[in-house]
Amino acid sequence: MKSPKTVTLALGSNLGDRLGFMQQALEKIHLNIGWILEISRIYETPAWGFEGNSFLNACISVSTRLEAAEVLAELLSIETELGREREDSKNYQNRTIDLDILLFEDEVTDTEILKIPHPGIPNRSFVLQPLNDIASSIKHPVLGKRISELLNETSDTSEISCTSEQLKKPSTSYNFPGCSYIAVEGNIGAGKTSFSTMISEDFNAKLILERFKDNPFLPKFYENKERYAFPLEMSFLADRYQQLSDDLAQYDLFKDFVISDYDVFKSLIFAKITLHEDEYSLYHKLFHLMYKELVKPELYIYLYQNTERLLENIKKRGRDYEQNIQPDYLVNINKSYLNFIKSQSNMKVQVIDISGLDFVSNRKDYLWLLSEIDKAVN
Ligand code: PH2
Ligand code: MG
Ligand code: MG
Repeated sequence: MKSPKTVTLALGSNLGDRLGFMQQALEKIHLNIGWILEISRIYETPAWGFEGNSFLNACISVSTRLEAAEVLAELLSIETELGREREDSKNYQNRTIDLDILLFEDEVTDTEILKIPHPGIPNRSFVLQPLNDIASSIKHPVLGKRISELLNETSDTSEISCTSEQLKKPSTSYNFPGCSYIAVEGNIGAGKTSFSTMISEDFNAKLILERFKDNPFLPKFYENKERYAFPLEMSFLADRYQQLSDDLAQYDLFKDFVISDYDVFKSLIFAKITLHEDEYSLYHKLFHLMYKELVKPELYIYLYQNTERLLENIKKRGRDYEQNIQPDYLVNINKSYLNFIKSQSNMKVQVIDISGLDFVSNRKDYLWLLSEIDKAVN
């Protein structure tokens, strides 16, 4: 899973309901590309390079997990959806909407179909003026000059005027997350870590990730369950207890909430499956001594994924020691989780079926998941 990057886009329209097309483009960019961070003012500009109607132009910055080429493909399909028609002609034409990539962090790309930074930036006031609203101090990765300098130096003398219209940020209709500590749970390979990482990046949350890599008993356990189940469950419990009591006690002033990719109760859920009865009853005692000391999540999310997709995900991430996990082990774990969830009356729990979704590569699925969580919280 990729971390988000900032892409800067130019919007232009000189045909039909210009402002309406630009606003619709913003909505579609939000749904398909990423979070809109900043929006410039809207400028009225004469057609540059051809005889045509005057334009409205603006620039926005967007936080996206797509690659530049994927952003380009999305922009082209949004243009088409908004009625853009391209004639086979070398000349510029009037258009309902034009969406161009100006900058993609400091990436430099020069291919037939994609040139980043956009080569037109330094000699087009209709780009520089709005771009200066949102990125004046950003350095052009090739020319090495700030956008404000490029605007001062441009030889384009077109008459650009600022309008009083304003583009609106697409409404996310929800007020995410509305609580201070969320635990994301789910079976092995459900996508707990991906989901909580994405949320922490997008919503300024402190992220607590399980340190399974440091557990020396885990690979051994998958080799010999009888022998290693007890030390495995014990070391997981000790580690989770320590991490949660440390990390939840340290309040991070610069973060808005905490999200973790596990809840400590999973220790008991797994122990019930992997331990013998007498071992389990010893474990159970110890668990409850520790459990009562810990801060409980305000919201417990269980990502339900079907066994087939879990196995696919386990295969995809390729941890050697997980490759022999059997379907009925996963079925068992899921059952135990659901039993635990049923018995919870004090905690806000939400089970979300993600078996038809791919929230990592499909932004619409991701947004749907967020709106489901919002329903549970608010
Ligand atoms: N886009 C062009 C060509 N000319 N002129 C103005 N004023 N605004 C534009 O967005 C514009 C243009 C090619 O994309
Ligand atoms: Mg253009
Ligand atoms: Mg274009």
